[in-house]
Amino acid sequence: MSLVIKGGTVVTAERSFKADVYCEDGLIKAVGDVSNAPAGTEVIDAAGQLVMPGGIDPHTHMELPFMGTVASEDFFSGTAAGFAGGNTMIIDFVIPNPKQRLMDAYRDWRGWAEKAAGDYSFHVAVTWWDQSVHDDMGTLVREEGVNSFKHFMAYKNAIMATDETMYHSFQRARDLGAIVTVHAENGELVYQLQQELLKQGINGPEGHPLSRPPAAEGEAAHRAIKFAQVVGVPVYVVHTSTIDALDVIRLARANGQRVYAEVLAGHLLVDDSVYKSQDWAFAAAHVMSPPFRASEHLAALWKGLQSGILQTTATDHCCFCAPQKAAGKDDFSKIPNGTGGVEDRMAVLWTHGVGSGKLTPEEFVAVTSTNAARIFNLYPRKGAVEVGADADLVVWDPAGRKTLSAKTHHQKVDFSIFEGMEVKGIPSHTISQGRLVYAKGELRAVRGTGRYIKRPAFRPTLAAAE
Ligand code: URQ
Ligand code: ZN
Ligand code: ZN
Repeated sequence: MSLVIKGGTVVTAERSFKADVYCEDGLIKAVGDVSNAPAGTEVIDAAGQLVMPGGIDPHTHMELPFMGTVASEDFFSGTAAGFAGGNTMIIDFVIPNPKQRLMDAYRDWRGWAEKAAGDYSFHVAVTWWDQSVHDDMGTLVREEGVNSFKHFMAYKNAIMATDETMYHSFQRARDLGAIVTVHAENGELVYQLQQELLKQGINGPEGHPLSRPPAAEGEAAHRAIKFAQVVGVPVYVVHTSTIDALDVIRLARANGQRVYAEVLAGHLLVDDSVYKSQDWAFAAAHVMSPPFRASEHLAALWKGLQSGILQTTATDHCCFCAPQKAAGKDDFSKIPNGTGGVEDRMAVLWTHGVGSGKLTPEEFVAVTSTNAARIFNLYPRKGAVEVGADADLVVWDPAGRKTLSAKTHHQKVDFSIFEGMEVKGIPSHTISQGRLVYAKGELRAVRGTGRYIKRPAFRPTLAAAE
C-alpha cells in the first residue's frame, strides 16, 4: 500500500517547508523527492494544505469502568473518531482496582483495546502497594513496554493512591527508568468538601466545582512534585487546570527539576459558568475532574502553553451519556466524571491557538503530537515527519471550516463540551500506518487494525536491583 502526499507544506515541531511525502508499508519512505514511489501509487493533493504528524492524545479513557458504569466510547469508536479529528494515536490508562494485580488489569485492557482502529499505548495506574505491585511494575517495564505509571491523588475510597503508595511507586519507577504521572487533586480535601456541601443540601452539579477548589489541585501538584524531587524521578502532571498548579510547576521547572505538564483542550476553552446552568443535564454533562475553571485560569493556562510550562495537550476523553450522568441526580458526587473531545482537540487548538496568534503552526505540532512523543519515549517513531517514522500523518486544511456538534461528531457520546463552536482549520485527510483512514468527511477506520505500541524505559537512574 503506497501513498504520496503531493504539493503540501510539511510542518514539524521545528520548521515548515514545502515537500512531498511518500509512504509505503506503514512507514514514511521519502520526504521531498518521491520519485521512488511505484507506478499506481495513490496520490493525495495537498496543495495549499499542511502535512503534520498525526495527533497523539496522551490522555484518554476508552470504555473505562468507573463510578458504577462504563464509559460509552470504546477503543474502536474512540480511535476512529480521533481519525476524523486528525488524531492517530492515544495513550490510555490501565486502572487496577485496589488489590487487583497490575498484570491482571493490564491483560483486561489489552483485551478491550484489540478492537482499536488506531495505535494505542497504556499508562498503568498504581492504586495500591505490596510486593506484587513492585514486581508487576518490573514486568510491565521490561516485557510490556510501559514506561509511565499514573497516580490518582483524588477519588478517595476508590482508586486514590495514598502518600505511602506514591512513595514506593515513585521509587520503583525511578529504578526502572520510568516516569510517574499524577492526577493532582487532594482527595481527602475533596471528599470532606463533598460531604459538607451535601449536608448543606447542595446536591446539584453546582456542588462539583465547589468541592474541588483550585487550592486542592495546587496542594496535590506541589506534594507530587516534592515527592518526585525527594525520590529523584521525573513527574508529569496530567490535566493541569489552575493557576495554583501552574505556579508550582513553573517554580520546580525553573529550579531544574524534571517536571512536565499537560493541559486539556476543554480546560483551555470552557469555563465554570457551565455549572451555573439551570439545565441539570447540561451542567452534569460538564462534570469532570478537575472541573472547568473560572476564566482567569483559562488565560493562565494559555500562557502556560505558550511559555512552555505546559508541554502537551490532551482531552481526558472519558464519555458518559445523559442516562449515565443521571446516576447523580440527587447527589453530584455520584455523577460519573468525564467529558469527551478526542475528535475535536486539534481543530479547537488550531482555531483558538494558531488562529489567535497564541501558537505558531510548529508549536501546534509540538503540543498536539511531538512533545508527547518525546516525553513518553515514542519519538521519532511517532510525532515526526521523517524517513523511517510511522506513516501517521494529517493533511490539514487551514481554510476548512465546520461547526462542532454532538449531532455530527463521530464520538460515541450524546454531548459535546464544544457544542456549536465554529472552527477554522480542520483535517482533510488522516493517514494511519500509511493507510488513508479519513478523507474529506469519509471515515475509513477498520476495527482491530490499531496496534499496541511499546514505549521503552528511559535510562534507569539506578541499577534496578531485584
Ligand atoms: O480523572 C480522570 O482522569 C478520569 C477518571 C476521567 N474522569 C475525569 O473526570 N477526568
Ligand atoms: Zn484525572
Ligand atoms: Zn483521565
